[in-house]
Order: sequence, then structure tokens, then C-alpha cells
Amino acid sequence: MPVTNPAVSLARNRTAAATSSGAPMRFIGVLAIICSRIAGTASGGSVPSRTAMRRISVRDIGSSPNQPTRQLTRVIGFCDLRVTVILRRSGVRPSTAVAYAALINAGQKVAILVGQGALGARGEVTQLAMKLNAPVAKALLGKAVLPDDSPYTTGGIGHLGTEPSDFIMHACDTLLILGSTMPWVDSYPKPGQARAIQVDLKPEHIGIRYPVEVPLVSDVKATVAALLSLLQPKEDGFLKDAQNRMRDWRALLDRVCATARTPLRPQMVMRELSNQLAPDAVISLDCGANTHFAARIIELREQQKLTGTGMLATMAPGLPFAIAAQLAFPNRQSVAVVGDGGFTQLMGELVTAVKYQLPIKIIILKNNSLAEVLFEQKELGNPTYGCELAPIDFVAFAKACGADGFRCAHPAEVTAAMRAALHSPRTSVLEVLVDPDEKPAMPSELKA
Ligand SMILES: Cc1cc2nc3c(=O)[nH]c(=O)nc-3n(C[C@H](O)[C@H](O)[C@H](O)COP(=O)(O)OP(=O)(O)OC[C@H]3O[C@@H](n4cnc5c(N)ncnc54)[C@H](O)[C@@H]3O)c2cc1C
Ligand SMILES: Cc1ncc(C[n+]2csc(CCOP(=O)(O)OP(=O)(O)O)c2C)c(N)n1
Ligand SMILES: [Mg+2]
Repeated sequence: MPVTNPAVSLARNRTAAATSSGAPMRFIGVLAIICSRIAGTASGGSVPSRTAMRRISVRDIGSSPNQPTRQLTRVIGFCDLRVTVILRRSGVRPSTAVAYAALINAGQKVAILVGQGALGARGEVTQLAMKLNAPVAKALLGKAVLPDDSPYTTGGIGHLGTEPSDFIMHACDTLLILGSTMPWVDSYPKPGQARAIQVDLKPEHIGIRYPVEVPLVSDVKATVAALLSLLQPKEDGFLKDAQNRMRDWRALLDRVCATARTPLRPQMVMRELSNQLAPDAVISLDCGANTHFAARIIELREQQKLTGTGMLATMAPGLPFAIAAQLAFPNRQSVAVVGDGGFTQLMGELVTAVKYQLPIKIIILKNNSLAEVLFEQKELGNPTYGCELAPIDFVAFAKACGADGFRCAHPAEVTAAMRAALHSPRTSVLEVLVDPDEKPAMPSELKA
């Protein structure tokens, strides 16, 4: 910030004048930041008029009933030029930054929800969680924001999520939504329970799932980094509670995945896949009960990526996404997890993978059923209708297309079949016969 900038000089003069008249330094700090911000936005040469500055400062430093000066000065107690500069770079208005910090600093139990808008902000999210001792739940498309072994994450959220994520959402008093529109509204805090902040590039996505007090239309990475120094550290009781619940949840998953029965439990197969995935694998998910099993059981490691069908929840993208991922990352393992229904909708694309010698791996959870919809029909009390699939021999199909094909149906066969499919140098398909009666259970319903 050039010292000759008239807006800054004005801010400093005002600071000096106000200090000598006995006004609290902390208050002046806020004013100086705001004036510096104005100077930043006026970098094209025009300097804001005194009237404009007065208007902005009154609005921004908020003598408004919602932002009492007392609260604001608790947040920024001094004039920190670094904060001013960072705010200018991030594009966050000082008034919003102050409201953000005041809201978080007032909370006792802060929970964070991250989605794919935070994928590039792992370091910043980790620092934030560390400073606030705040547990982090991950929307499906944000599963790679933190690796699943991070001590700060409670894993997935929503129907395919975890019990600890349910817990933190229903026990928190403050919620930060960072780059997510996770659609399961029951998995958010009850309206009125928590005060919320949402950071999203798209203003129209703010507040669509949960009432938001402080909206920030900005980039997650830049915003979290810029505002970190305004936050006060918190006690670790809430995080510890979440971590203890995570230990219990993992123990439950271990028991579920250890079930050695025929027909196979899909979770057991997903555990084997998770254990054998390359450290930098790119995983593509489809839509169906298979999405639940894969999302919940695959433990994403630091360098792995995961994508899948999003808000429209369409079936069939598993295979084409895996092709795209292999083209985008030729040296990484590209694996799709699909259901038999989803795979058949676009299975002709297997020939594309063979033709272009893409060594993608397709794991088909075959239950001869559109299981997700079948369970929905039962849950709604409707007659079950139209969900049986005519069985297809996917191994024969794979071989007919020029790919490798493998099959497993019993617990003792799973490890070797998975290894064969993942280590094939060519396009490969693994057909796994799984239990059609295994329900895609909500976190509270899951039984060993
Ligand atoms: C069968 C099935 C079941 C499912 N069940 C679940 C479930 O139980 N739980 C679950 O979580 N999901 C589930 N999903 C997925 C779900 O439908 C949503 O697609 C997913 O939750 C959305 O993830 P997201 O919030 O990360 O991504 P999005 O909905 O895409 O949200 C990302 C947001 O980040 C914003 N953004 C992007 N870049 C930036 C940036 N740099 N800075 C700031 N903002 C940015 C975008 O504008 C967008 O608003 C399921 C899907 C299927 C098919
Ligand atoms: C294109 C499309 N058609 C229909 C649906 C509705 N639908 C959602 S899940 C599902 C069943 C998926 O079956 P399958 O791929 O075999 O997976 P499973 O549930 O058996 O694991 C259906 C029909 C959809 N989401 N997308
Ligand atoms: Mg099926």
C-alpha cells in the first residue's frame, strides 16, 4: 500500500485525530482497514469523496444493532496492515470479514462442511480446523478435500455419510459451509440451531440448504487463508467428542466389512478395493446403492481423487468418467465402481476404452437389480415394480469387447480377483456378485 495514497493518509489522520480524542484504538483499527480497502478499490486513480467514505464506514463498521461495535472491536483489536492487504487480495469486504470473524469467535462448537469448491484448499481447511478444533464433514464430491485418515474429518455426510458427521451437525452452534451444496437438508443443523457462514463463488448457491448469516461470495482457498488470523483458537472438547465417535464408527465399519458371507456384502468388496487401490488412484462413482457402499467404505488417501454423479444423480457416468480420468491422468490408476443397471446403460463405451488402450478398471457390483429404487419403493410402502434386471455375463461381454474379465462370488475369491483386475495392464472388468438385499443404510441404521 503506497503511503502517499490519499485515502490511506486520510485514514491515518482520522486515526490520529480519533485517538487523541480518546476513541478506542481497536475501533480505529477497523476504520483504518476499511479506508485502506477503499483506497485499494480506487486504485484506478479516483479517490473516494469524504462523503462516500463516511457512508461506507458507517455501514461497514456497523453501528447497526446486529454488529455492535463492542463485538467488532473484539474481533480486530488493532490496525494490522497485513490483514488489510490480504483482504484486498481476496476480494472480501472488511465488513464481511469482521462479521465472519465475530460470528465464529462467538461460537463454542464449530462444525465445517466442505464440498468440491474446497478441493484446492486442503491446507487452508486443515489450518482452519486445527485453529478452531472444528470437525469437518465432507460432501460426496468434496471427499478428497481431506484424506479420510485426517484427525479433523468425520468423513461423509448425508444418507451415505457417517454417524459422527450427523452428530457434529446436530450438536454444533456454528456452521461453516465451504464450497458445498450438499442436498440432504436433514443432515444440516436444525434451522435456528446454528449460526452459519457460507463461502461460494456463486451467490445463487448461498443459503439454498441452510439459513446463512454471513454470505461470502468468494473463493474458499483465498477466503479461508485471508481470514484465519482474525480467528481465536477454541477448546478441543467438541473435536475430541467427534474423534471418539469416529473410533466407534470405524469399529462398526470393520465389523460390517469383515462379514464373510455369500452372497457377498458389497461393503466387504469395497474394503478390499480400498486396500488395493493405487496411492494416486482416481475413482469414479455411479448412481445407485453402489454409490453408498463405495462412498462410505473407500478410505481416500492423500493423493487419490474421487468424482461421481452429482446433483442430478444420473446413472451411467461411472464408465465414461473413468475413461475421461484416464485421458486426463494417463499415468494414474483410473477405477470406476458401478452397478449392473448403471453399467448396462452405457456399456458400449467399454469398446472406446479398449480401442484407445485405456487401462481403466471397472468394478461392477452385480445384484441383478435396480436396488436403490427397489429399496425406495419398499420404504415408501409402494408395491415393488420393474426393478429386476435380466442377468448379463459381464465377463463374457468384457472379453467380447477385447478387455480382460474377472469374476468373484465368494469371500475367499475377492482378494485375488480384485488384484487380477487392478493389475491387468489392459482395460479390465471385475464382476462381483453381491447381495441384492443389502440395504444402502442411513448412518443410524447400519448394522454389523
Ligand atoms: C445415489 C446417490 C446418493 C448420494 N448421497 C449423497 C449423500 O448422502 N451425501 C452427499 O454428500 N452427497 C450425496 N450424493 C451426491 C449429491 O447428490 C451431491 O452431488 C453432492 O453432495 C454435492 O457435493 P458438493 O457439495 O461437494 O458439490 P456441489 O454441489 O457441486 O457444490 C460445490 C459448490 O462449490 C462452489 N465452488 C466451486 N469452486 C469454488 C471455489 N473455488 N470457491 C468457492 N466455491 C466454489 C460451487 O459454486 C458449488 O456451489 C449422492 C449422489 C448419488 C448419485
Ligand atoms: C438415467 C437414470 N435412470 C434412472 C435413474 C433412477 N435410479 C436411481 S438409482 C437406480 C438404480 C441403479 O441400479 P444399479 O446401477 O444396478 O445400482 P444398484 O442400486 O443396484 O447398486 C435408478 C433406476 C437415474 N438416477 N438415472
Ligand atoms: Mg444393481
